[in-house]
Formats: sequence, C-alpha cells, structure tokens
Amino acid sequence: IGDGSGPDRELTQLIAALRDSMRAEPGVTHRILHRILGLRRAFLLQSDLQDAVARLLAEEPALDASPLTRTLRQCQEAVIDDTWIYLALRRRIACWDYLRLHLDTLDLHWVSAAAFLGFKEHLATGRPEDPFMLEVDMTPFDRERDRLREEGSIGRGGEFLNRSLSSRLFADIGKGAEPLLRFLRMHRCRDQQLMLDGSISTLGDLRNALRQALIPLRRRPAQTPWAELAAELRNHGFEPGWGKEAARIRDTMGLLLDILEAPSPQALEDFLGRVPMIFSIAILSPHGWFGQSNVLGRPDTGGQVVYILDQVRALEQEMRQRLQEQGIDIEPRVLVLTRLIPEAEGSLCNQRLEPIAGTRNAAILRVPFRTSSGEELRPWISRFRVWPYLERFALDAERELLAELGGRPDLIIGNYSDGNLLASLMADRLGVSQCNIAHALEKPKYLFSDLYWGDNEQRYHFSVQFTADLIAMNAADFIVTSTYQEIAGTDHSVGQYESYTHFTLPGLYRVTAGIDVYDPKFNIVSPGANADVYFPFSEQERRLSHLQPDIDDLLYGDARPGQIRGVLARRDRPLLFTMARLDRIKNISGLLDWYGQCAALREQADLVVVAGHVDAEASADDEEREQITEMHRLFDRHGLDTQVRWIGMHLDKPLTGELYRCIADGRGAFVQPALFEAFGLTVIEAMSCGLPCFATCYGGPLEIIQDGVSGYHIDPNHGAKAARRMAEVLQHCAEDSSHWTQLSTAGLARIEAQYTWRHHARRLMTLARIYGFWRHVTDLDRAQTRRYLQLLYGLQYRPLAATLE
Ligand code: UDP
Ligand code: LCN
Repeated sequence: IGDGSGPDRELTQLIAALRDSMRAEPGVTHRILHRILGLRRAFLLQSDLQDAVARLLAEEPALDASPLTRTLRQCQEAVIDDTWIYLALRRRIACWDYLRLHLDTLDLHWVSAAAFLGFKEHLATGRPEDPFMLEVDMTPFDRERDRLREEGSIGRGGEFLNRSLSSRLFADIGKGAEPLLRFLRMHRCRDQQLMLDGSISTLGDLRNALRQALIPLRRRPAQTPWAELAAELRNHGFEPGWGKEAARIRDTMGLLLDILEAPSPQALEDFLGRVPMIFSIAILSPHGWFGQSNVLGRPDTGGQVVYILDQVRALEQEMRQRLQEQGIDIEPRVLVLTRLIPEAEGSLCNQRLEPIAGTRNAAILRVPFRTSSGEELRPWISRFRVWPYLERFALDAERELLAELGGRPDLIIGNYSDGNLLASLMADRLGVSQCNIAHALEKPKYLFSDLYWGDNEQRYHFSVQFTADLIAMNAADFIVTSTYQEIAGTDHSVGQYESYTHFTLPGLYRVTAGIDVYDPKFNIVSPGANADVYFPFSEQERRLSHLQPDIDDLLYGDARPGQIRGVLARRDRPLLFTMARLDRIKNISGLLDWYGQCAALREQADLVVVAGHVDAEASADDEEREQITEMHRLFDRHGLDTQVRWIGMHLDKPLTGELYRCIADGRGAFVQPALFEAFGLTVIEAMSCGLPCFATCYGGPLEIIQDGVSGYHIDPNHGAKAARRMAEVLQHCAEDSSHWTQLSTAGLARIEAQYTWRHHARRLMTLARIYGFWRHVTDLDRAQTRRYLQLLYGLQYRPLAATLE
C-alpha cells in the first residue's frame, strides 16, 4: 500500500466505484471539484479540504452522499495543476495511497508514492520532474524483520517480539540452543562471570542442571543468601545473577525451565527482566544548556532536560533494585553526555562533571564541541546548527565516556534529532544497543518544511535534520515514544513518525518509504512528572509554605521593568495560568490575543503567563525576540495591563510546583495553547498538582487528557471558540465548585494510572533487555540496513552538515 506495489482489493473497488459515480453524475463532480479548484492553490492540506467540503455541504447537504466528498474527507493532501489533481488518501492509520484525477476526462488512477512526490516537486520548484532523483526506500529491508499487523499493536513492539519470536526460536530447540546459551554465558561484571559458566553446552544439559539445582534449593529456607548456596550451585554450572536468596533463585530458574518447555511471552519477559545485563547507561543530549539550574525556559532548553533528569533518577533506582534482587552488589552508573559550553552565562554548563541531585552515582558529563581546526566552540549555538560538530564530538565523547565508566555502557539512549544521530554513531562503534527518544520531531511542526526546505534552510537547516532523523530512526534497535499518536497519529491526523513515511526534499532526494510505524521497534513508554515537586495542592503538610510570600509577590507585586509586565487589579479572581518557552509554536501570544478579545473569559479570570523575557534585548534568539515584540503589541492593543501578569523570568522547579498549587488553591486552571505540542510536560505537571487543564488538541495532550473528564481540549486554530469554552467551564466551576473538584480529581487519577516515572523506568529496563536479547539471538542486528544507512550518511548527511560550519 502506497509503497509502489499497487492498490489492494479494497482500494481497487473504491477507485472503480468513485470513477463510475463521477462519470454518472458529472454535474455533482464538477460542483465539488469547482469548490476545491476555486481555492486557487496548488497545495491543499487536510484542513483546507475539510473546510471547503464543509462549506459546500452547508449549501448543498445532498452532496454528502457523493463518493467524491467521502474520499476528499479521507485526504490528507491535494496537489493541483491545470490538468491534474493528485490526492494523498489515508484510509486508516498509516495506510497511504495516492490517486490522480484528470480534470477534463475524470480519469482516476492509483499512482505510486514516487509519482505523487515527483508531481509535488515539479509544482513546488517549477522545474520538470526529475526521473533520476535519488529515492530513499527502506522496504527492501523489511524482510529482515517481523512486522506488526494491527493498528492497536503499534507502539507495543516489545510484547510483539516476545510473542512472535519466542515460539519460533524455541520451536526449533536445536537452532535456538546455541544463541540462548551464548546469551546466558555472555554476562560479566567487573571480571565476574554471571548466570552460566562454560560447562553447560546443550539445552539438555541446561535443563538437567536446572532440575538438579532446584532439588536442594526447594529444601532451603526462602531467605538463604546466595553466598550460602554458591558452592552447590556452581557445581551445576551456575554463576551469580539468578537471585539474592533461595526464593528468588528458585523463581528465576523455574521461569527458565518453563520457557524451555513451552515458551510463553510473559515468562520470557519476566525472565529477561531479571537477567543482569544493564549496569551502565549513556544518555545523549548533545546540543547543550543541559544543567540542573539556570537553564530552563531558554530557547532549546525545555522539557527534554526535565525529562532526562527525572528519567535518570528513576532509572538509577530501578537498575539498583533489579541488581540487588538478583544478588549483584554493584552501583549502577548513568551518565548524561552533553556539550560543554565555555561561555556558560551563569549556568554550570562549563563544568566537565556535575553530579545529578537525587541520585547516588549519576552525573552530567560535558565534552566541548570542536571546530574542524580543533578549537573549542565557546558560545552556545542553537540546536539547528550543531550538525557539523557531532562527528568529532562522537569521538571525544566516546573517549571520555569509556574513561569515566571504565568500559562500554550497556545501553545508549539518544535524545532529539542530534542525540539520536550521535547515538547511531556511538552505538555502532561500540556495538551497544541503541534506544531513541525524539521528544519532538521538527518536520511535522512546520507546514511544508520538507517541500520548501530551501526557504527555511538559512534559519533551521531542516535538510540536515530530516536526513539525520531518517538515519537515526532506522538505525535504532528500539524507539521509545510518549504517546501512540507520536508514532501513528489518530484516525484524522498523521503521526510524527508516520510523517517520515513519504516525503520529499526537492533537489536532494525523495523518500518513498522512510519509516514503517508497524515496525516492532516502537514502544510507548510515557514519562511522568517528578512526584517530589509536583504533588497535589491538597497535601497541605507537604506544601512549601515558605515560598508563599515570593509567589504572592510574583503574582500580585509591583511590575518589574524588564522582568514582569502587568499588575493584576484584583486578588479575588481565579487565575488562568500558562508557562512555556516563548517560541512561535507554543502560541503564548495566540492565547494573549484570544484572551484579549474574549470579554466572557476576561470576566471569569485573570491570566498569568510565565514565558521568555519581557525585555527583547535580553534574548539572543530571533524567534523569541519576535514573540516578545508581539506580546507587547497585544498588551497595548487589548489593554491587558490590569488583567494579565507576564512574568519573563526563569522559575526554578520547586517554585513552579508551588505556583501550580497556589493557582489550584484559587480554583484556577492551566492552559496549554500550542499550535502543536509533541507531548507536553507542563500538562502533566499541572494535573499532578490537581490543577485542571485546557490543552491543545494537536499532539500529546490529545491523548493525556480525556476531554470533558480529566480536562478539556482546545483547538488553537479556533481561538475565539477556545476562549469561549474556557469561559464556560470557568463559569460552571464558579457556579458549582464540585465541577472544579471533579476535574481536578479526575486529572490526578489519570496521572496515577498512566504517567509516572516509576512505571516508565520499569518498562524501559525491561525493554532494554528484550531488545538486547533479540539483537543477540536473532539477526535483528540488521547488517544490510546499516550498510544502506552508511551510504545515506556519507553521501547525503555529511556534505549537508559540512556546509554549516
Ligand atoms: N519550564 C520551567 N520554567 C520555564 C519554562 C518551562 O521550569 O520558565 C519547565 C516546565 O515546567 C516543563 C518544561 O520546562 O517541565 C517544559 O516542558 P514541555 O514538555 O511542556 O515543553 P518543551 O519546552 O519541552 O517544548
Ligand atoms: C519536547 C517537547 O516539545 C515536549 O512536547 C515534550 O513534553 C518534551 O520534549 C519532553 O519529552
């Protein structure tokens, strides 16, 4: 489907029926097409098509029955010239087909993704289609791996692998034996052999040894420590790692016997979850401003830093607990590798090693970027400009990492496009499993960022970034996402990863199969909010009451030139609160505009904004400066100085936690108005404090919040409607305080059920073992894919990156 292999049966029938109906009713067809062509644009997006169809149906409801209207509703894109209209049809999640309709003859055909992309390139550049354009196509490598079949399974790759591969592997015991035994013998820690010694060489031997070992073990008290059992167990070929005491050892051995007899996916997962194979992890977040203070809220420094620091704490705890349970007395290590920035601007980003608070052994390890002449790069540079430095950084960072850990890490986790590319380079060199975390993929954030890449090149260098994304996604052993829709979207919207399936960078290359969202490498493992900082407002005894005077001053004190604009005239009103980096996509200025224009909302609540700087001079970022100017313009235009408090300061975490709770004390709400939000940590922070949320329906919040139950979705493209909705809800809450309480309680319950770091760390550690195991015992190593990616890296990425230095 959509991969050049031709239409399936369902689509063939759909095309035939559509063709017949268009010809049978040419009048209807022309009225519908006339509406679309009347927009007079070569490229129409789903929203343009939906709006045009909706307007038409309002005038002529009978056209609703037309197969053409129904098809247009399923289209994500239309591309139009004088003769043809090409349609990108998405019948289901991740199911893409392309059709082409001749405007005069109404001839309708299926076309390949390559043909569709070629037509787009021709219209975008005005040049003839290039029949020899480089096509990137990952489908030939599909045979190297299994593929999910059901939409509902997307993002549950770990479970799928265990299901599909365990029976295959163990069905043929003879074949599975060798790799399994090798796997159990390969684990070592500080020269200590773990799990099995070399004396067991067949599965029969292993079974016998397990049975023999279990006999005395069953007679021993549950708490007998490994040390007392070691001599006997070693006689049968067992080394440490099975458990710290008799009960746990029995369980682990029992699980393995079960697997050898009849492998169930659950038993396999439980068993692998116990194998001591993760002692140290390297987490890569190269672009910088990675620190624990004075970094948040800057351009490029947002949720990724918060996410990683909280993740490190949770992972360290989980690793330690698992090692202890298995009887391994070793402190796990987690290192976050980032850029050392000599011009650190009051942060600690010029410090080589910084211990991470709340951990025993984790640290931030900083290594400078070096230029091609070997000099250290001194100032901060935006994440869009780091590409030429990554290769040298990979080598320098590898050296530092090996020295710091005293050996290779057991897992490398990349973050964001630059970290994931770096993870591909380092994991490949070190022969370690690679996990990717995107946080946010830039491509779907900006309209036509691929097609018109040249227009954005000066500012964003997307050609390099999208190439890096393609390489890193396909190189990763597994990919962790925060939501389902990050991978595959919804019935109506395209997933972030899905948007890499087909795209084109005219003049560079076109991608006819970039990533497959049915790949079992995808796993949804949602993050949480730090429970020590973001706890419910009702837990009075934990509240940071000493911060109350500061918060009072922050909210109601005098304006501070250059730091705070606006003085709220009344203290008795609920507050609408928002906090974000001040970039365009966060749409804080949009919220200000909606608020300014909506009398009903201004009636219900005042607005508090924590974002960016109030003084444009204080910002080094073009986009942020544009937004600052816009904010001031809106303050003046709508006369907001007594109703909006704009705090242009970086607030530290404990203060933000208490701020959410103070807003909840006053029965206020949090607003996340982004045009698109990949996940949205502020939403779960607010909900964890019991503060009800209104959040964008584009991106993660759509999945986090159940609309009308644990908060509300708002559509940032329809600001007036969003503002009215907020006003109605706040009015409802003012009239009936139980409504506010219900929202608050449901939000807290949602967080507890789905968004905690405890759950995240547990799952990630299990997945690391599952993918490590399968990488070892099957051909998931994917040598052929790696070779292809190396070509892409050498021939596309490197020359593009080199132009940026
Ligand atoms: N944040 C903060 N101070 C600020 C702005 C943001 O502490 O002035 C924190 C906020 O609490 C959240 C993170 O930065 O933890 C932003 O993460 P989110 O996922 O909402 O957005 P991102 O910035 O990653 O796009
Ligand atoms: C980046 C983003 O843009 C946010 O939506 C996420 O919440 C954050 O990273 C953490 O993953």
